[in-house]
Amino acid sequence: QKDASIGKELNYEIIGIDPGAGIMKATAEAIEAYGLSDFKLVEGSGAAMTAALDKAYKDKKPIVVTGWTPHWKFSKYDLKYLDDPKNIYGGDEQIHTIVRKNLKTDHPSAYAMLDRFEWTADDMGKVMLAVNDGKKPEEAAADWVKENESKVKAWVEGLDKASGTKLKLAYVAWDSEIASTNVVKTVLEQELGYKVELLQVEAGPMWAGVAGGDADAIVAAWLPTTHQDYYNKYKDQVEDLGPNLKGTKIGLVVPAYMDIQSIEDLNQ
Ligand code: PBE
Repeated sequence: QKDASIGKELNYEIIGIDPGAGIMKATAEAIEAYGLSDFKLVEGSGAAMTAALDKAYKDKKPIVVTGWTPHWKFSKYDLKYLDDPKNIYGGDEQIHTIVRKNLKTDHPSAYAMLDRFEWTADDMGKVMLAVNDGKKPEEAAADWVKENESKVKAWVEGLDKASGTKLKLAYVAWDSEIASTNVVKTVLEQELGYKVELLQVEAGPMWAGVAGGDADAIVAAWLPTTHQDYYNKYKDQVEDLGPNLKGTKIGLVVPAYMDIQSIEDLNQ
């Protein structure tokens, strides 16, 4: 029975991220649904999760992490999602842009740019990889903006310029959102003349912030599944500008060298 000790080898741990992340709630549900009550979901952060993955990978040790796409870890390591036959993690999703009520009347150019903002997983991946390679997020974002003139132009063409008007974007320190939020900040500042403050917070305060008007916008709403609870709680207090990136995914991720295929196999 080669898999008899999978749980034990893993120290009965699933390496999670910040407790407010939607993937943490989904993973708690998965632990229930797949009868993995021996396992503990370890709280931490996106950075702690990738550090644990890096360490295990170098030693070819088994590890299970909460994972999502787009993410640079899939270019750096050979990884696989565990099958989720009970569909706890949902299917393909999108990342939406959500703005506070009245942003349209208060800051029409910013609103229009945020409404137009849309890019691909490849675009986001380039920024994420540059940051992972040691670039500061603002530098990686500025480089991407420079290299993608025509895309950026479509987001800002014909819009009035602001002169130093202040805006606040809230985000969580997930690698994907560090990339997108910095690109949007760069475009609002360089192309439209706003002065943008980034508020790095947890997922709950991020949603509460845009709902309460403390933040003007977020580009970090994973829907319909991952942030469903937050969306349901705040949907009447915000304006949903629709997807800015399509085809995301969340789930449990392991190194390809691990001899398991499904979340069910963690039980063996
Ligand atoms: N994530 C990345 C987030 C959304 C973006 C999948 C870690 C979450 O689980 O809430």
